[in-house]
Amino acid sequence: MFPSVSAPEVSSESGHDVRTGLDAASLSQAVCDYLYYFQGRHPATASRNDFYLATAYAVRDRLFQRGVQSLDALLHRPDGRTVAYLSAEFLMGPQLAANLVNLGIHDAMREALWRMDIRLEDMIEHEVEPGLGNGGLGRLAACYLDSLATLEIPAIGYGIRYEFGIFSQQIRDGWQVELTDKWLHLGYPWELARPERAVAVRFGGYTEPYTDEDGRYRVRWIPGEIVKGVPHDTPILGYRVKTCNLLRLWRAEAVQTFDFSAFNIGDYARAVEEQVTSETISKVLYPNDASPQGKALRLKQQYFFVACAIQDMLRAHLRFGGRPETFHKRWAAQLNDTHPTVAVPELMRLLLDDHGLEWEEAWDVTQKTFGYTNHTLLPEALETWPIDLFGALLPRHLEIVFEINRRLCDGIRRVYPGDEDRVRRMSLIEEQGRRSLRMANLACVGSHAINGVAALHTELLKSQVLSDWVAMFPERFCNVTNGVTPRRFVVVANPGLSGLLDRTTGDDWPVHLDALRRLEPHAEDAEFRRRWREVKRENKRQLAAVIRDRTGIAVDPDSLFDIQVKRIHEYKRQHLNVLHILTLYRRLKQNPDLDVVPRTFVFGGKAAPGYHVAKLIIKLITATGDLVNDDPDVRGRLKVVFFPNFSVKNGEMIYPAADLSEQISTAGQEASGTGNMKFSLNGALTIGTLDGANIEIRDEVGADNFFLFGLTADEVRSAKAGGYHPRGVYEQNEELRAVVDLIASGALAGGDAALFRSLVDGLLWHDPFMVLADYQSYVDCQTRVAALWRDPDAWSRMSILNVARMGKFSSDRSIRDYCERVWHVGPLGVPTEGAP
Ligand code: 6GP
Repeated sequence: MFPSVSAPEVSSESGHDVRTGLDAASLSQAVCDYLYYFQGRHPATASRNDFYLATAYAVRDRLFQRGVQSLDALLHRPDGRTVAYLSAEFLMGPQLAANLVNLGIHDAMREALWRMDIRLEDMIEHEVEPGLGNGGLGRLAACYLDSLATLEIPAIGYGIRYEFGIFSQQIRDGWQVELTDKWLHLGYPWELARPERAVAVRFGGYTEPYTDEDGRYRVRWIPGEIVKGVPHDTPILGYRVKTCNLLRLWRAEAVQTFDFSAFNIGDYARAVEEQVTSETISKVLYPNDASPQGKALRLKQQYFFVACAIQDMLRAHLRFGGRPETFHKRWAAQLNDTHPTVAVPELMRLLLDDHGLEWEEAWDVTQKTFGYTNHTLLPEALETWPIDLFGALLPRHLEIVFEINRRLCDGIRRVYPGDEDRVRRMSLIEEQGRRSLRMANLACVGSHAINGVAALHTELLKSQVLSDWVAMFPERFCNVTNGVTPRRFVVVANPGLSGLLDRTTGDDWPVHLDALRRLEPHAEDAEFRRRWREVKRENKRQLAAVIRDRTGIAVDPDSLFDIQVKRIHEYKRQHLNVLHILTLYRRLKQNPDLDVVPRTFVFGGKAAPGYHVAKLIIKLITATGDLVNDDPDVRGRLKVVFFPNFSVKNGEMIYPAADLSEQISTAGQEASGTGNMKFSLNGALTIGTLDGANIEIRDEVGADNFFLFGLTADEVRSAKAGGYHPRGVYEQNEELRAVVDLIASGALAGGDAALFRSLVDGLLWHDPFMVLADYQSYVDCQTRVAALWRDPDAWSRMSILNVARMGKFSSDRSIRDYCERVWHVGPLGVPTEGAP
């Protein structure tokens, strides 16, 4: 055990401890000290980056101080369970402002910096965020870390410290251009490298059987390659609590970075070759959202971080007196989609080969350890690995997978004698074509709990993709609807609204989001509605200034801000939004005096670099802007903006300024969505389909306070089954026809009729996402939106009720659900009922 005697005390707000004090004087001294003694700078000549780093270090001290004490508290409860959140992506967003808020020292730091003539806002603006994720899945992981710490649940996030995160997006000539992300280039002050805790990860080679001293049959793995994993820790402090957890990201390094024998004979390139190949593993994030590409390097990344994580967990468990067979009593590990699923055979391997457990016992520990969360129904997202590739990289794991599969198939045959078709469907191995390993099936068999991320998604998972698994293991399935952290997405992002909420409902809403219900009566108060609008108007003014700065487009803060920000995907239907814009445009061209509500359409989001249609949709959006923005007939009533490089940081500016949130995916396609929650929490009204969490948001805020349109998931299915003919829809709808023809004509492409041809043909002849089928319903719904906008009091009333009723969508509620339904763990890791 650790001696806890020498741990420094966390000072109180009134504390005078300069090292870690929270008052302005201590903070300003701490920043100065960092400048002088750590960075070797004089305040008079220090750059903005110097000040930013010094500020961050001063904050980090206060985080790690709490981190060390949290660990100490945990070590004194050796029977507690810790959550390990295994995720290939963590989209953390900027750290400074969020940490200041969680520490409760935002104002003190502002004052501290002000004494040195530095503006806190400039420091916050200066920060470069680590974009170590693609979108929803990675950002959800970050919200969950925030909630775990806030709820004082011991947890550690395990992932990869990509040297290059998601590309940064520029728009040139209306097209997306990808630039290399450089989040590390000025130094990343929030993490601590821990080279002394590095672990070895093996790849390739072969296995051989042997007999141990007790005469037992055993297998050993002789690897062909060994790589070192070096942990980098970022402290994750909860909101106004002392619990500080960790995000532990692994960087790959060569075991032996320099080959002197090669160097001595003058082959410099070969001397560093091993280093280069090893480091490639954590070099770059794959920029694909929900569609794997089956590359060997990706499998290497997955095994690399999982192997590091499980070794780290096992080491901690054994060091503090645990035995291998009680691993699950110490750790609850969550698989964030299938990306970390190789953890299942990895834990089996360690328990069997290194610790000598029998199969049944090892399997029991493994199943009790893991839970699996599925994040998408898209068929192309179901990960599979060719068996030859998997076996070449992980020969021992493949053997274990085959044995898991043998036992699984035997089990199926016992329950369903003669049902070979079912065995084929549930097998871990796909035998058709190139034999491959189905990671979702491996995750299902290796976990005691399986969940989807919104009610509809879990239902569809159960009735479609995983129905065989439900039939055999019904008790494993549950739903946990996603949530978002109100600390980052309201307190940090929207100080105007936060202040108003504090004054109106009291200041406990950031941790008890249901308390926002207290707002409801104020929806009837005209003066309150006026103040509500003032807050929104100021946020819109600020966004308008940024839009002007980044795109050169002037937008009117008094227009309706109609916003769709998320990854660009056909199923998310940014092009349906464009069809509506062009519909309004045509109406105005035909009648420039038409009374159209002035709107600013804002789009943002990245397209996977290899996803051509998505990139074409970006071009369609920017081309629509070019057509509409300066047309004198429109007279400023329609503006279309593509906000470049959507990120967490940009999102924090955009959500608070939205009037209307576009959540218009084809029903049955969006597993949950979390942007929908961020918008609504910031007072935007939603126009959306009955998809993902939209359904639950509508249930909470009330059908009257939600703009619903479109086919339901069932209707989409039957329309497709009945033979859907988009061309027929087009022919029968005059306005739709005119708009589609406008795109096809080349009028948006300087006369080049070929540019959008593939997009138009796709819609007319296939339209898998039912864009044309939902067009009329969408346009009609937008007409209702416009009508409501003309009545500002009615609009504000709805906006207030939306915020008041969003309590369910705090990630705190999601985490409580996971604790109860999946992890069986309470605050400080105390096991709850049902714990293994
Ligand atoms: C996303 C889903 O598309 C989104 O609907 C959901 O809100 C989010 O996960 C968080 O649950 N899925 C992914 O980003 C993904 O990569 C494999 O799925």
